[in-house]
Amino acid sequence: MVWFKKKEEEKKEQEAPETGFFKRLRTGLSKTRDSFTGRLDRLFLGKKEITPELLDELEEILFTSDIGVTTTQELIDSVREKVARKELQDPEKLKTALREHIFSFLEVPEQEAPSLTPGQPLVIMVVGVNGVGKTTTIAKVAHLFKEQGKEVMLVAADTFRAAAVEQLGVWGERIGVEVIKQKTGADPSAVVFDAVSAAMSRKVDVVLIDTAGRLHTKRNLMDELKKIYRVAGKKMPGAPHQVWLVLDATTGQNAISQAEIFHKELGVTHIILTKLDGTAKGGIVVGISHQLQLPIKFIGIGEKMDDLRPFDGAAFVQAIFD
Ligand SMILES: Nc1nc2c(ncn2[C@@H]2O[C@H](COP(=O)(O)OP(=O)(O)OP(=O)(O)O)[C@@H](O)[C@H]2O)c(=O)[nH]1
Ligand SMILES: [Mg+2]
Repeated sequence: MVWFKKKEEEKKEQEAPETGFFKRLRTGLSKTRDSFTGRLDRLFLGKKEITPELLDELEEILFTSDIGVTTTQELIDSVREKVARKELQDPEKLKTALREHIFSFLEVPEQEAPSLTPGQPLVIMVVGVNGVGKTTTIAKVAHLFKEQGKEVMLVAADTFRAAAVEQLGVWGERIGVEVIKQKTGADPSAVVFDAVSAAMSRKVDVVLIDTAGRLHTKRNLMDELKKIYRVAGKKMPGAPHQVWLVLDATTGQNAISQAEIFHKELGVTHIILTKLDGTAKGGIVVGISHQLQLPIKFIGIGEKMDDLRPFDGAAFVQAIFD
């Protein structure tokens, strides 16, 4: 018996990190769950049939849930069609159908990865408007890669905002990864050019480029980001291999319009959604995936180094609905 108990305890310990994370995801998304699933549950409570009034109210809940107009319209159309065809007959089934449909919106395939020359670094450029969490995300990702045994290099290409270079430097020291930097005001493309050369000769595995979120004008910002992109490719054909766009979940619909602009200008490959902890606007995840057809790579659920997780659509739906 003692032996059996010990095995059980061991098993629990092994499972603990996973359950711990799911619990944190659920807690982080509690406001989203309350505002979305909570309203759905109240709507469906005690109802035995799907009436036109119920569908109208459902429509209103979805339209005010930050999922986004286009995605909501598609959801509603599909629900109404299924009800008309008598495929959905009671509110409980309707909830399951919604859940399945929302999950399908979250399944966006990764684009084909450009081929990497063996022994050369993967260069990732991280972009987004000011304050969304680019620098913090880079630190979190660097920490994650380092834990996986990868050699990481950070590049301080936000030379515009005072203290941005130091901020990345502090993170680099904390995590124990090298930061390539010059003074505030230096040409960010020159910093990137030097960094990519250094990374190639030092056999670094991953290069993460931190960029500015604000310049004198939006046009300046896009032009500068494009220049950084070109210069990285000049030093190393194919680089940057990925462009990660960081979006702040608390900005709701605004995040979608930002994504459209960045995608048009730079060709974004992955989305990182930060600040999902404590926002009621988590529904934006669904709209972003579906409308932009870009995979969400990571989600940020706090300010600390390990408050970042690879995005998992199934876990997200579970955290919102169950
Ligand atoms: N709650 C929460 N806060 C976050 C998260 N990610 C980043 N932050 C906070 O958001 C603030 C801005 O983060 P930064 O990483 O400096 O943002 P940035 O995009 O680099 O900003 P600029 O360099 O000014 O363009 C900081 O206070 C971070 O701690 C997250 O997932 N959750
Ligand atoms: Mg920054």
